[in-house]
Amino acid sequence: MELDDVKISRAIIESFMEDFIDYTDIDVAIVGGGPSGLVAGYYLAKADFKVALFERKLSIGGGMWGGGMMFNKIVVQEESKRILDEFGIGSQKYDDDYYVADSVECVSTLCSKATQAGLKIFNLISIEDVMMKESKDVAGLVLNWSAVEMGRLHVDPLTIRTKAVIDATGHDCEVVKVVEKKVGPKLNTETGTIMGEKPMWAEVGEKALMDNTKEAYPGLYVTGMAANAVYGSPRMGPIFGGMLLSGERIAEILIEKLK
Ligand code: 48H
Ligand code: FE2
Repeated sequence: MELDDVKISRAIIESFMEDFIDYTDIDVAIVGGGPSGLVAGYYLAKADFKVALFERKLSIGGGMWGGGMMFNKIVVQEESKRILDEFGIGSQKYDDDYYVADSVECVSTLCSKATQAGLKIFNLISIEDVMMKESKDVAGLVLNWSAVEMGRLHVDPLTIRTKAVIDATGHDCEVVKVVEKKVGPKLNTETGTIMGEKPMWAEVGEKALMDNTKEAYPGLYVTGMAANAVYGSPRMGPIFGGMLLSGERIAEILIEKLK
């Protein structure tokens, strides 16, 4: 077989364009490919929803690769061990009720199992805005290449339509920030605004996360670290059980809502 350079290019362009067009009108769009976004995407795809995840960076995985302070291990608590098991991620028991897992195995397996379940991942794309119509519900996402953002080039974005958006952007809760800027203090929080992440306190941060995992504004749902940042709860350091459970929880909420 003789290799045709141009045929290789055409195969890539055609296949990508086909996917990209196919995902301009979807059920759920997830912003951010950290642990919570990947787990949410896995369960939604498994339930047969048309779901895409947009990640700004080249690599998927967010803050999970580096474990704690670059010791590439993560800890999960007893309650969330079943999610590691669901994905087939190995872990070692530590002192009865903690489990330690390899962060590289975690990220690569979450990514692999989620895409195999049907989650479509677009990397190198940043969400810069949302679409809203008369109702002011979030009805779509405004995207651009991360390279455009990084190069500060003046290039207009493109838009996709979606029934629901999940902000899984971590500490920065970027999508909620955009919405707050556009609509003012109308978020579903005590103050109507983003309440801001509180200091480290794993015990409270992990517990609060489950309550904070919800619809923060019509059409816009929060999961993972973004949920604690929006609802004013503590950070929790390199314990990742809550991130996994929060991803699962937001998927359950949306499966119920959209079915
Ligand atoms: C496209 C975007 C955009 C955008 C951001 O930070 P993450 O790993 O998020 P979570 O919530 O799944 O996990 C949090 C965890 O990693 C963590 O930081 C913990 C547990 N911290 C505790 C502590 O005390 O510090 O991933 C978010 C992803 C990243 O990959 C970003 O690049 C991406 O979202 N992202 N992608 N468009 N506008 N903003
Ligand atoms: Fe963090």
